[in-house]
Amino acid sequence: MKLYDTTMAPNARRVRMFLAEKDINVDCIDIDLQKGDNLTAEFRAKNPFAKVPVLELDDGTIISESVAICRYFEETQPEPVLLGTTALEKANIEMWQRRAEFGFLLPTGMSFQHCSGFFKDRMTPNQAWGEDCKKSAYGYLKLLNQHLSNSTYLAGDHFSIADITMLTTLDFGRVIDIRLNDKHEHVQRWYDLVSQRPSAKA
Ligand SMILES: N[C@@H](CCC(=O)N[C@@H](CS)C(=O)NCC(=O)O)C(=O)O
Repeated sequence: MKLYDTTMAPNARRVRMFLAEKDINVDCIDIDLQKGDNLTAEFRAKNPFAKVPVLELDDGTIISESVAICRYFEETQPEPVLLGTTALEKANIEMWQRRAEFGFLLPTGMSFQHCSGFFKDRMTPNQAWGEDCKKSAYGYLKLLNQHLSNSTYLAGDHFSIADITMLTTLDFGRVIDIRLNDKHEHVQRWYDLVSQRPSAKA
């Protein structure tokens, strides 16, 4: 089994952290996004969308999309549970996971792409849109701060994939100066808790 992966990329890191939680070792193959390793015909044959991460099973089967890869490992090795056990837990985790993705990962990623010019060889950066996305990301942090005043983890009393998505995106956000400040005391409490997990080193 191989994981095509990029150290700095938040989507790749969330899969690595998920694997670390489950103590699963997979060989990682580094894909240099800035050099365009993901744009080659060879890589596109694995993932036509030209994005990391990509999991290749021993029989050559390909799974891309971070959450689909995590789902595969949750099913093949359920413990520790990261996607929920009961119907209600699963729904609650998915709710917070989708909120973290659409409310924070997406605007943070767009802000990075449009403000940094990192991918200017393959897209036209729009600084104003990037700044707007940064405001949206801060809007999400405000809502999350209210939620975490009353909840240990994103989806309640148990650590889950939703926390992984949020933590890895928050760490990545520093690259474009999206940071917690003194208005985010509850997010900071949660951040201090989850970033101490050994898997956060992944
Ligand atoms: N929805 C996909 C998003 C994957 C994605 O956007 N990956 C980024 C790195 S975080 C990438 O490969 N970007 C390369 C590019 O846009 O050229 C997932 O969850 O895996």
